[in-house]
Amino acid sequence: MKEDILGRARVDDTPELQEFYKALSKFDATALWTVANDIEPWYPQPKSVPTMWRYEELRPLVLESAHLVEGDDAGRRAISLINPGRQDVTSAVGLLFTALQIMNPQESMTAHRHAASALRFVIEGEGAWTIVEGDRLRVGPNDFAITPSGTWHEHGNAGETDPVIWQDGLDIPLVNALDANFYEVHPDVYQTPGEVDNSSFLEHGAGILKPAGRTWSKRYSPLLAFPWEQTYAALEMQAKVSEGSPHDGIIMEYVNPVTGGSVMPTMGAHMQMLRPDESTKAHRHTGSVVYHVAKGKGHSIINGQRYDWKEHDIFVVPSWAWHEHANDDPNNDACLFSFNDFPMINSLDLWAEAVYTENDGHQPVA
Ligand code: GTQ
Ligand code: FE2
Repeated sequence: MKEDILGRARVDDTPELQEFYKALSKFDATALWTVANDIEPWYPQPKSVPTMWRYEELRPLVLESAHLVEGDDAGRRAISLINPGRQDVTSAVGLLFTALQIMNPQESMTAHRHAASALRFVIEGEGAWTIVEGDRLRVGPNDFAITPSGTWHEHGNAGETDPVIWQDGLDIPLVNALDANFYEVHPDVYQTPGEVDNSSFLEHGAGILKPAGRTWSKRYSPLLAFPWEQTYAALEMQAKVSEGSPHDGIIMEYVNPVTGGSVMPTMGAHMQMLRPDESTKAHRHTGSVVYHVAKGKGHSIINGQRYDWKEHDIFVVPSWAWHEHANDDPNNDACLFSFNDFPMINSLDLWAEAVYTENDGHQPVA
């Protein structure tokens, strides 16, 4: 892409140069100026596009999958949400993967581990459990749980009647982009869980106190499950003392209680509350975000396009896309769960942010 600007690549094609480029390609080489303007964009040019997946459209198909394939044949019975611009890497946005996973009553999946990190946000069903490194976590609707890189995990549904559906979030496209993924099936196919369920929560979930004299040197949070009850209470408490962010309302991050930092080194997660009728101001930043509507109804405007959402809809905001959120209910709050790649962006010093103003030339808001 030629740009006629001093400081950018602006070489005109000639028959002589065409011959030269052909000669280079024979030796697996190319002239930088033929690609420079593409590989050094003025600002981020995500291939991912803003996309929303409606739960009412996907749920019947997710339910159908539960009858079409056995868990043991599928490994995990999950329906991946694919960004139209990133079919090449099975991503929902940027280098983040997401899927809707379903487990039938009394079903359990086999234990495995991988270099990719994972997280779960529970949508429906009361009997969900996941064993992470021997800790059996019991999780219900709107609970959040993590499966850090390299940890053994397997899931199941202890319920008698209803399926469990939850949203998976993984950094699979990232780890594959770095050519660093590994996968193993557990040598015993299933883990033997410890005697006490939810032990990571019992040990580290108090929030205002932490076990004294205990050391933890891993990069991920020793707290593996984050119940909705405490999460929602934290938002309500925060709303009493804070106006919140002009771009996000009352927003709180799920944290590693040892460091106060993100739950895993590659992915972070938030829960935010938009108060009745609240609408936020547009901004944009580097980093990709996958949203799940945990509660209520409203809309978001992403790069000028409006997306109306309600409970369990999922939508994505690509890096550097303008976005703003609104709660359309005058009487009830709305809550958005989200996960992101911010820990990577931040640890590599790649965070950039801009607040929308009317005279910004790039993207008018509809
Ligand atoms: O539940 O362990 O959606 O390994 C993709 C990869 C879920 C899982 C996914 C996985 C899992
Ligand atoms: Fe897995």
